[in-house]
Amino acid sequence: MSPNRNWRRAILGLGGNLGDPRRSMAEALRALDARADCRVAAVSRLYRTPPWGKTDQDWFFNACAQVETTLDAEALLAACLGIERAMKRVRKERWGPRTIDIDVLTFGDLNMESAALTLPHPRMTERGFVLKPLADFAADLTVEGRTVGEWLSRADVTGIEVADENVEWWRTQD
Ligand code: PH2
Ligand code: MG
Ligand code: MG
Repeated sequence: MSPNRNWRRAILGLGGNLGDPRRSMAEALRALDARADCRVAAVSRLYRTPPWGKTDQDWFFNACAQVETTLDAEALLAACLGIERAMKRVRKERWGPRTIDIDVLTFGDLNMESAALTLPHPRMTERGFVLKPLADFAADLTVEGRTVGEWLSRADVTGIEVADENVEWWRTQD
């Protein structure tokens, strides 16, 4: 890996509520970290969160991660979607439901809108399950004119709880 390559900072949101999402999220982060063009620089604590939007489903596990990468935003998204595809299916079921969602939330201070990707993620500033983990390592990051901490203070965080205090949870999960 060339030291002169341009490393950029991206933030990912991870979540899941089917199968073993905690394990899938840990594997996903380790898979990204293992790539020569990505390194996982910070990970939040692991959270349990009530379902947002469609509420008649199981609670989620959620976390956020900061990644340094030489990929561009769309290539990073493609890498995340590739990992999702690899983990999405519960093996027992032919059409098994997905166990993991990996969203690119921010990519440096890039503002973009394409068919594949809108940055910053359009709903990240209103979702407690994104903001609460994100504030673990990026409370001062400015997104859409306010810091993550400010957005968090306006967000509904009812029911959100820490499932693992150890920010190394993703390395040790088997
Ligand atoms: N993801 C969704 C919809 N609702 N709710 C929680 N708590 N966590 C999520 O990750 C989540 C959700 C669609 O991506
Ligand atoms: Mg999502
Ligand atoms: Mg997604």
